[in-house]
Amino acid sequence: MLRVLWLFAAFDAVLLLDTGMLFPRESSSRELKELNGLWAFRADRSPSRNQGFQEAWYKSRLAETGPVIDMPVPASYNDITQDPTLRDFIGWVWYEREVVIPAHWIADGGTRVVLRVGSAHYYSVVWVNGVKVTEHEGGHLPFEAEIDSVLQENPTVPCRITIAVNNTLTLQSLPPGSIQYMNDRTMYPDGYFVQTINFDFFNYAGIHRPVLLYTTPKTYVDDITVVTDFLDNTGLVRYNVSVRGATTASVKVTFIDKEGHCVASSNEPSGVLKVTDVKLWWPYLMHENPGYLYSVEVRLMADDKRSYEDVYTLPVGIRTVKVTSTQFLINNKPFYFHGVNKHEDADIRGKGLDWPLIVKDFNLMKWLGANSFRTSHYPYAEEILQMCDRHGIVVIDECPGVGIRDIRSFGNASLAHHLVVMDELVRRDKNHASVVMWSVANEPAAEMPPAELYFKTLIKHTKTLDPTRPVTFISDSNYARDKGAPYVDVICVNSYFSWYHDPGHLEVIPIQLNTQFENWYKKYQKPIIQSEYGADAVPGVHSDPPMMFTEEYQKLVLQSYHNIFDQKRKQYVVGELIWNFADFMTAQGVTRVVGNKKGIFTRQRQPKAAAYVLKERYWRLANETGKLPLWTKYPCPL
Ligand code: GCB
Repeated sequence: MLRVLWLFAAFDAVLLLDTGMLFPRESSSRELKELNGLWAFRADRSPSRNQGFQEAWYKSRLAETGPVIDMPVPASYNDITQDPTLRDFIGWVWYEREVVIPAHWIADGGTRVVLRVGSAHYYSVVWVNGVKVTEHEGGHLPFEAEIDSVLQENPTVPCRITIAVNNTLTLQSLPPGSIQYMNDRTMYPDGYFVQTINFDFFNYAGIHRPVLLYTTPKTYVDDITVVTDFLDNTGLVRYNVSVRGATTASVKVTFIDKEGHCVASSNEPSGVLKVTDVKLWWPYLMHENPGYLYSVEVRLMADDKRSYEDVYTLPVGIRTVKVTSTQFLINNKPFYFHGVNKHEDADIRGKGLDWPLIVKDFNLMKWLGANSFRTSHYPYAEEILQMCDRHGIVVIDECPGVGIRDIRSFGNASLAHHLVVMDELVRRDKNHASVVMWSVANEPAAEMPPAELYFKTLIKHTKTLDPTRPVTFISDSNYARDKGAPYVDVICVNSYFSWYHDPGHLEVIPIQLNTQFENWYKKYQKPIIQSEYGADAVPGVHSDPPMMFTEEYQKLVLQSYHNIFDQKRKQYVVGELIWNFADFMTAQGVTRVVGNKKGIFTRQRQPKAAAYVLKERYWRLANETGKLPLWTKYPCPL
């Protein structure tokens, strides 16, 4: 009974989110039309970057107001052409595409047609047939608009979708940035400006994730929330279905196992389903059958009977997450993160969603024996989280709170936006079994006076949104910047000993790392994850004795860290995440050789020497702490 009460309490808080953002899925009541492929594109190169709005480019076909080029969607636009001014462009770019709408979507007036953008970086305005339907601030998260009323105004013409996207970052955006105007005419041409950022990845821009149209009946399932628990052999699934478009509606909720059998059902819009002989969701390498997913099918019929039935099916993994002062528990068993930090980043497509890359990365993570990753430094595509659910890869889900280093980015406007971003993130990702912790920021200048209140508010808000998951904030090793630590559940620390501090001196790693762990643990008595560590290695560059930037040096940095991890993981260290899974693009600068080279794989996903060190270690850790899948053979598969 206590369990059920806890579930209810947890759940009421989750309900603070009011509208849903369910992933679009086809069903007997829902159709999908993907708009991926080639769009017409033009960057607004006018000095004010405002010509497109002044001349209302959305009112007619983009090709009628100026030259256009082909632009693939999804993809960043930066690396698609040979033009360096487009790669480094700052301001509004315009995308346009025409689509034929199936007649039955508009004919009977009983269908909701929704336009959904998986993500566009950074600020977007969307028009359909010249009518503005929505705008959205922030990359990395989806937004949508109902467009059926616009379509009905002129059902015979093709539907023209125009999306203007602006990559300008401000002190209040997330991540923050600022524009610097260079006014010295002896040094810079008239009107010259640059974007300044405090984060270490290229500010790729454009439409990064799929754009699509989907339909629902006018009365529809707007959101589903599930919170799971278990007692002995019984799974407990507290659910809530929120309905829009009708004041009363009948709901049928069916819980289905992987084999398609109904294992529990209900006719209530909210309640607790009991699943006997539950199959829990387990992480990869912790159980021989990881990533077990049930599905919950929701069928909805508006009571007026004139509306159509709506059907939506959501995959659900049953698992719990808890934190003690020394452990991170999944299903009440200690879980040790042996994983990676990633980026959404690749040649040519930048941050554009790319299925071959996604599947390759999952194959590499499994090859490596990685059981987890952090979505450094922003929310990744939902498609990636779905893969994590299915493969049992555990996720620390991070918001784009990276590079908050200017005191002006700690004001009320910044905080208000940061809270909205957390709302959007939790609303989108709350039902993923793989997501076990929220990260509200990476290495902010938390020593600044307003930071403590800022992070206290942010962390408390996140816990109210979702009391079922721990919350963290990623600190750098500068101990003065620990102001968020009193409020988090797990301490995450990044450090680069023998790299940014004492460069070239591998011998200082053991003492400095030991001091780091002891300090943080003594002060906070919370479990610690080494959330970043690593060294750049330019692939193919070698030296013995090792020198910085060689593959040998990268290997030795990792090994020196591992020795200390092995001592501390017996005490309170609950994870290690290498920086980084793969090389990735950054802004140009004197410390970056065509991007950040701390990958253990190259940007083209080929292993450096360090990858083999990590592979050997991760499989050994898995063998000690988990249960290898039947198809593997220690030390490593393949
Ligand atoms: C960090 C940052 C990460 C950088 C990394 C580095 O602390 O969190 O974004 O890329 O260091 O390589 O400098």
